[in-house]
Amino acid sequence: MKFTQKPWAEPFKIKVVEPLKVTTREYREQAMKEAGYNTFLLHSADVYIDLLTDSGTNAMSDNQWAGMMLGDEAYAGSKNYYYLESNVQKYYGYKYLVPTHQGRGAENLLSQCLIKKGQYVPGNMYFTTTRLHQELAGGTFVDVIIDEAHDPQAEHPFKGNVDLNKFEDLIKKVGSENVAYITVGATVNMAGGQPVSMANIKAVNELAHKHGIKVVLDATRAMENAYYIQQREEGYQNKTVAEILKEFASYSDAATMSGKKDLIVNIGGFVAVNDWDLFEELRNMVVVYEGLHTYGGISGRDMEAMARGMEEAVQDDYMAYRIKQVAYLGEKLDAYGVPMVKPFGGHAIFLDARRFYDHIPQTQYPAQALAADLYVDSGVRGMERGIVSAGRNKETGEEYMPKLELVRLTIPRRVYTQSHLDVVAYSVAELYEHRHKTKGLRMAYEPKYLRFFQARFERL
Ligand code: PM9
Repeated sequence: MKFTQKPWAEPFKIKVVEPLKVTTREYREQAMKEAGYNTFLLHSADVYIDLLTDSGTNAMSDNQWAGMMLGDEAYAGSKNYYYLESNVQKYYGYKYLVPTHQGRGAENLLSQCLIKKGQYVPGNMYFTTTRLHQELAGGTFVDVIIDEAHDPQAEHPFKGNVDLNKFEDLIKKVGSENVAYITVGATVNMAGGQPVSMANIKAVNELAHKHGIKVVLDATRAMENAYYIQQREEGYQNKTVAEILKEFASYSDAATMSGKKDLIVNIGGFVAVNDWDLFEELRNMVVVYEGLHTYGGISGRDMEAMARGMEEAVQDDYMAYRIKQVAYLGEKLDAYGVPMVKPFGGHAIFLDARRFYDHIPQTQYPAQALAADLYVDSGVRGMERGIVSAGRNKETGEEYMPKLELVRLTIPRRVYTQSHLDVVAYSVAELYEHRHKTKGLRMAYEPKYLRFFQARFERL
């Protein structure tokens, strides 16, 4: 076999391994049925390759584990907090830090501090927990992402961009005093891990500030976003991921962060801001919901691991591996003609269930069915990102019918090898070949909030 391109490999070697359980098809059929056709309700011990999420499922380095032993578990003023604070200042540039147990803890605090009842919160596509916290604080989310983001086949290099016209129209319609702030997610999870360009966030910042509106960055995967800017945007080829990240964050006033993604840890998050008054409010609020402002619901050792993970994740060679590994799975599936969101995203490959199962109407949950079928076929666990995740309109109670009906195959960081991804690609390709055999689902139990986590289904 001749190489068609120079090979790349993981920039680490394996020191500790975790055995995987291989099960039979009959076993998995039973397990899936018992889990109500919801991959969130499976026991992880029954999963062979777990691509449910990249959230908290990452492999920490020896350096991070060593840092765990240096946890200063003092109730107040832990030295790990000050180290994390200095790294947030160094890599993101925000002045003030409030740690939280994870991203949604940060979203809760920020939404409560910044949203007045009845205000609107524009953003570049909804994220499940973000929108819910905005709604619980009395706000209404408005999608201002570019149209291409809703089309799985539109090959835009920065499909996560905010549509400035949509944003400006909203300001004109409701008045700037009724816009709480704008959220820029980078990369955009629900659009398929799509990046936002530097030019776009800069323009968003200018427009927002002209109207006295704050820009809040969802920095959960902003390091991955920085890599895409380096690869795709004019003028950034010779800049490091670290330099790009800092410039990107400089066009925002605050950030919410789930450290469980970019920062390669199992738990942790934060909210970071530049404004002292807002910091004061957040510090007041964090003691109610999370813990003292110098630990925010996590331990000293978790803050240490997050600070060290930040240093590792921002390295160019690590980030190149990260993004290329995801693309490796996408390219394999492309060879079989499997319908996917293109371009491939930063943290996951998103199967386009609407085209994959074109015989199943959206009301019969094709993506939910596909995620269940994939598990039964090979023990690979993915996640639905379509009508079930979208939930219901808070005013009308109607189900949202999102254009994107996807199954996310999310790649945890530093966990799986290319061979694991070959197994995944084989199984998806097999399912695609026999796609017309399957049937849709009926929802048998629907929880009130974030229904995708705990809903149960029956096969039609
Ligand atoms: N994301 C994910 O799997 C975990 C929960 S939803 C299944 O993608 C963004 C862009 C996220 C995110 C979580 C959060 C919330 C905020 N913004 O999970 O609370 O992708 O740490 O973060 C998940 P936490």
